[in-house]
Amino acid sequence: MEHENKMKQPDRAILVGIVTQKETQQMLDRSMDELERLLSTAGGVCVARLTQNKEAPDTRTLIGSGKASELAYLCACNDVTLVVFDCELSPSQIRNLEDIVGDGVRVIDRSMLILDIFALHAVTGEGKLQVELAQLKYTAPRLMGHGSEMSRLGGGIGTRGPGESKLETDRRHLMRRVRALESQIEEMDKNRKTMRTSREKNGIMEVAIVGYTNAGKSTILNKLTDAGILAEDKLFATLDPTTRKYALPCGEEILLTDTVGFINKLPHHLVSAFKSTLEEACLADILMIITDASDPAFASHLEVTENLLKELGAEGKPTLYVFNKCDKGIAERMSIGRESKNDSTVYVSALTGQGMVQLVEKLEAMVMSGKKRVVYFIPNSEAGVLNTLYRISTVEDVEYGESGMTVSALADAKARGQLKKYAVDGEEEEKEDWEE
Ligand SMILES: Nc1nc2c(ncn2[C@@H]2O[C@H](COP(=O)(O)OP(=O)(O)OP(=O)(O)O)[C@@H](O)[C@H]2O)c(=O)[nH]1
Ligand SMILES: [Mg+2]
Repeated sequence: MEHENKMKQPDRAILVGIVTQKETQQMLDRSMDELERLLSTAGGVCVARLTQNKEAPDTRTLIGSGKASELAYLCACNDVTLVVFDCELSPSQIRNLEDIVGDGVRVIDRSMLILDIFALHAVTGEGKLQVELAQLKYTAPRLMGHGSEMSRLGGGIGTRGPGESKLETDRRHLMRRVRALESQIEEMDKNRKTMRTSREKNGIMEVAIVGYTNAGKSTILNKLTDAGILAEDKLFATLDPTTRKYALPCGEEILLTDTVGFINKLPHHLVSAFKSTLEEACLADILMIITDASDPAFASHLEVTENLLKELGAEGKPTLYVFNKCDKGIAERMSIGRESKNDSTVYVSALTGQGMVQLVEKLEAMVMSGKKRVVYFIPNSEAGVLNTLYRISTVEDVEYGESGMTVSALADAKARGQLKKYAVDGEEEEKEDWEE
């Protein structure tokens, strides 16, 4: 009974961070602010922060032993139930720290906290499986070998598993479960690929909305398409990609996909677990990178986003840089030479609608610049090709002649490649142009 009551109380937490050679105090402060937001998204409250300048982290406890005693004292005086480290902890560091802070206080790291939020927010079957797999690979080894192991299950932040199945920390079951999850996810991956192939045949342009968590990605998609996606002032409100059809003012239809947000120090296991979901971004024709321009840390958010895109192999696509939340003020204008042939920048507020017309205009320009007007001649003996043309390009005009049809169509690079042999003229030169 007492245990149940305890579960309903929000976790009272102390956040711990260290300034290392690689980080400045300001970088740590921002990271700790973000950690506090992650904590409140997970339902905890911060009662204190503890930081230390430590060039060489202690192998046993990360922070020095004096600091660790201070931490234990703070925990005891403030009814603390949780300690969250901003950087990664090894399983043995967690064990040693838990011994020092004493009974009833759990020690977790940033990645475990993020995974906990993911566990709470995963909606679809695939999302849940991906989170569980990441938890088995990252969190479970960190909870193993604790005397109080079982009591940690379902006991607050850092211990929650997705869906029905509680996080399993028994070694024997662990490997079996990991294998089962991997094969289930692989199966879902196959289905996704099949769906993709049929989508590709449509020749419809795909735009992925990506960016740092809480930048306003879902709000922008909702604004454009009435998608009705949950948009909240929480980190990682969206975990499952949502795709909506959207008609540009010129009538051309495109697909817009909302994706999971990025964050600094995203656990590697999470990146690989969500790879198939994140692949949506890699497979898109155009990227829309959303950044919260009112956030003082927005430049680093953009950097994190671009680095992750690079890691996923999605760099170098035509990109529309959308600086959002301008109603709250712009921390700093960015022109960083991003206005190139393929890229574009726009300042908007998805909340007030300011700049949204320009956003659509720029998006349309990017979509249409990928398409070119081509004249095709289709001999009567191959009349079926006209159907293909209708499917993969925008047919503007068809003239019926004696030996065949002359068709004028707007086609993207993919379609142009596919139908090259029917192109009347100019297509070769144009193609070279495009490849330059
Ligand atoms: N003031 C202001 N708030 C905004 C604007 N756009 C979005 N927001 C708010 O910012 C919060 C986050 O918006 P979301 O659309 O959920 O952000 P997201 O990028 O989808 O976030 P995740 O799914 O968590 O990665 C919500 O509370 C929105 O109402 C804007 O232009 N101005
Ligand atoms: Mg979202």
